[in-house]
Amino acid sequence: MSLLRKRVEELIPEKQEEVKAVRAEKGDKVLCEVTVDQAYGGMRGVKSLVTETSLLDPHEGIRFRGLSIPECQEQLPKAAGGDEPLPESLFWLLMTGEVPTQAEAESLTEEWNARSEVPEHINKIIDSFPKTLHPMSQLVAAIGVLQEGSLFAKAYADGVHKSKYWETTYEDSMNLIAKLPNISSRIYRNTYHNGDVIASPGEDWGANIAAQLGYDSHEVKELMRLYMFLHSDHEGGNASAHATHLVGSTLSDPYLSFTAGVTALAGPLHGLANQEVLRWLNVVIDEVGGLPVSDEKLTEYIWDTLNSGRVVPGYGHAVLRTDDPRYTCQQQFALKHMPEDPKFKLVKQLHELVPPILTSIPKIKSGAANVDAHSGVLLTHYGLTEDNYYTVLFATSRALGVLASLTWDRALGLPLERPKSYTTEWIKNNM
Ligand code: CMX
Repeated sequence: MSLLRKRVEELIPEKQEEVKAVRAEKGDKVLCEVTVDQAYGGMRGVKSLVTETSLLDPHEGIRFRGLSIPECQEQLPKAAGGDEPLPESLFWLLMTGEVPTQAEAESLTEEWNARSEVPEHINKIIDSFPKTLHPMSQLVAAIGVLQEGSLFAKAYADGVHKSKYWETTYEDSMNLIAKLPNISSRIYRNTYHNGDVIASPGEDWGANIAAQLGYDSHEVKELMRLYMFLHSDHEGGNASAHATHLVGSTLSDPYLSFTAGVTALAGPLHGLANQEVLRWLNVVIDEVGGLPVSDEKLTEYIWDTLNSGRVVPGYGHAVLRTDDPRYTCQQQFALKHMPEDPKFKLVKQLHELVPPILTSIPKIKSGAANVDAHSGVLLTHYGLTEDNYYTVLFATSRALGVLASLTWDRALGLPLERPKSYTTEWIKNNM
């Protein structure tokens, strides 16, 4: 049995007891009241989910199992010669709540490489997708096809006992995560490089993704490790995590549950915003006649966007009320590796100009930069300019968080999710 599975298996009974005790002691405590406005308003601030892997503070940002982004950067094992945490380390942390040793992190690298092969008939199906199909649709379809190998679906059909659901959920999650670099890079190479697919070099997960996209440099491997670490998890209420959890709660298998998360991520108010940001920057550059651009012209363009009833992508958040530390962390990477990049300078300039404009509009709760304001410019710097591919990278990373959570959902026996809804008629007559 692999090191991680052994550790998870040891932790499950402890955690089950802990949850039982918490529910016995605090089960009737009130987390929050829900107003009619919240029911109409996308459930902002409704405290009604339990997610073990991470917690988001509106001012401080995300903590993965209690560790902030800088703490993770300091404590999590890294690749030889690298400064960024290995995504493998982060996954271990998300699954166990413990910082892995270097050997434990590397055991995951080995295991994911061993599980990474995609059956040839599935590769052929992916190769048959038209290049005009959005890469996110290709990803959803590819994972849907991979589902034929679901061990959870097979175990359920064979009548497995519910106490063992987590085991095949874990195995499916590991297999899916292991295969994602092959799948995601195949979609990229098919769509933009005439199907010239690059075989995995068998390095760590982030380095494999970089290499299979076509980038062999140390810097891009570091960027991919950072990118995969940063986008992995953002507690349970965001649309991709919530969708995966909701669909998973029906005992849909991990492949199908994750496709729900991927389709949620494909919306422009969520993960597709990284594509939208790059497009928006490119339109700005075109319309103002190139870089550098004056603050006055940029301010005018921001107002034009707002006045035409569109959002400024990369800014605002449903929970965060200050700059997203995932933005800040990407900014630090840019300052270290590409401080003179003109688009990076534009991102910095926007970071000065957009927040005061957005916060001058009373209805907007936060004008701060979110994770998507930065990522596209980092990718573009290294030549990955195909913006409609960016959200596939976000989704590849998001698998780490939502599948770790799904495994714990099953280990803790969380039930079918089914909140109550009302009609406007009912509210008028009864409130
Ligand atoms: N530009 C223009 N208007 C914005 C805005 C922005 N960046 N952010 C919020 N608003 C508007 C909302 O559209 C909403 O308007 P209406 O009442 O007319 O519908 C109003 O301000 C209130 O919104 P809010 O309570 O401040 O924010 P929400 O929780 O409703 O929305 C988010 C959060 C992220 C969808 C929103 O800030 C947004 O659309 N931002 C731009 C898109 C984006 O960057 N999304 C990525 C988020 C990170 C991620 O999930 O990847």
